[in-house]
Amino acid sequence: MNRAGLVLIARCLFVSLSPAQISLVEAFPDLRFDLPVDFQSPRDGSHRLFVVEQEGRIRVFENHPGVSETRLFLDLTDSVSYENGSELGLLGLAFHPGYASNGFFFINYTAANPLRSIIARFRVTTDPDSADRTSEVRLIEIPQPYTNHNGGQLAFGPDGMLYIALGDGGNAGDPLGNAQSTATLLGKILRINVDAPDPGLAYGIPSDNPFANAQSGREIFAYGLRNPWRFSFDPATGLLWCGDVGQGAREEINIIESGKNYGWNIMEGSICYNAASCDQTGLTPPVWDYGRTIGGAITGGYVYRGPSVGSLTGKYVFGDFVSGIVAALAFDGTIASVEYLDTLPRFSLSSFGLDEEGEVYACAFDGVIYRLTSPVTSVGRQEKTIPQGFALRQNYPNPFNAVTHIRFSLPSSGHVSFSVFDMRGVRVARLFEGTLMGGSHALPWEPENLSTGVYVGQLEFSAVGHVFIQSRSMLLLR
Ligand SMILES: [Ca+2]
Repeated sequence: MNRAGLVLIARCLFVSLSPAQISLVEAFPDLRFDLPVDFQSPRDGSHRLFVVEQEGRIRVFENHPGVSETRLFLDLTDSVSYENGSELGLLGLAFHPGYASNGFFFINYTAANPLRSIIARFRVTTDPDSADRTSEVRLIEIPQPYTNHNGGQLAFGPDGMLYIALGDGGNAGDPLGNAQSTATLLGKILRINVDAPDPGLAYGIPSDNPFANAQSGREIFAYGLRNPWRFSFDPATGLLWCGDVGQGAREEINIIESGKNYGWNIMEGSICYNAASCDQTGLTPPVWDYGRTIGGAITGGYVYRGPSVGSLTGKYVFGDFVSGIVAALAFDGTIASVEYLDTLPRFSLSSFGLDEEGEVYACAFDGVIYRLTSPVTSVGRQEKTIPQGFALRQNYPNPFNAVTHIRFSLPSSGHVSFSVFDMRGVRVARLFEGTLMGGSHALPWEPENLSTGVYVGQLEFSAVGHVFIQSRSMLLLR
């Protein structure tokens, strides 16, 4: 096939991956979870997945659609305070960036007597599927005046710091004014250094925190948040994306930056909440907000950098707990637009997560873990009879710098072409063209003169008069 033909097919592939074809499917049909609220990968090369159950359990299992068993990694139900239907519980899990060597992970949970949020560190045992229940080191304990709005997310940023989400303390309307007060940690996103404790503390205050030299609130990274239910870092841009649950009118998405005030409870999303004193000076508006015709409680997600739904690359996938919608936000720094992908049952979509390859999953209170999928991953004259044994696997490592390896398998001998395109559909490399035998193959790719970005590798295989094509996205990080 000539060059023009390949580019034409590449364009067709992008067109065929239209939003209407993206859906959520059960990722692990034989598994069910009790109130799953977080989904995390340790990124330790094991390809295991960890699901947090709100009552206080963490379960671990193999990342395989046929997986039928989980193991109980940690049971903290005797320490966690949870009441049926409440926002209390074990709410967040983050693995240390050096987990593969140090075994540290961090959790965010609520405990009673007195009611408080606890940020704690634990360690794995010599059994990689079992945590040491006695290894707890409590880093921060924050009094909770009411049972709702506890935030719960934990995530390490690209700077190696641990970021922590806390809601405004609860009730309704933030009656204590916590979100606008930098004297309390409620209604904030915090940023701490877990690797270099300050004297008298179990953690360090990064010297570039916005209030690092203040009398209080030295852990604060950003404020003016009501109940930040799920934030995440985009590994390609480093941006911190956050869904902040609204009061009675607006759900909002923010890009969180150091020292900024995101408005609550002066504003609720883009509208005034306390209209009598709606001074918006110094407030950062949301990138996107929506009202009650769309949903009633946002569930923040992730910027899509996964391998299987190329048309979502670079878009922020989020959803809504009340309405069940799942959507993708495109934002170029100025203009935002949203496409709606699918809908889960109402009052079920509790959280999103990533696996080791960056694929996006959704946790739901029907007990199911869903994953995003697009049915069109192959095109060609015989697209409905893709032969067994034809598979383009995810490149490894990914993301990568310098060199990566592309692996694929062929059902028989035939003509093979492998090219790499940038996101505009322009071919930037042709790694192979010729005849190969059936079986497994690998191609190294060491791109020169290419910058950070998402590239699409496309495998074309011709045999007995048919052409089969499969594509995967790859992330180059310089
Ligand atoms: Ca806001």
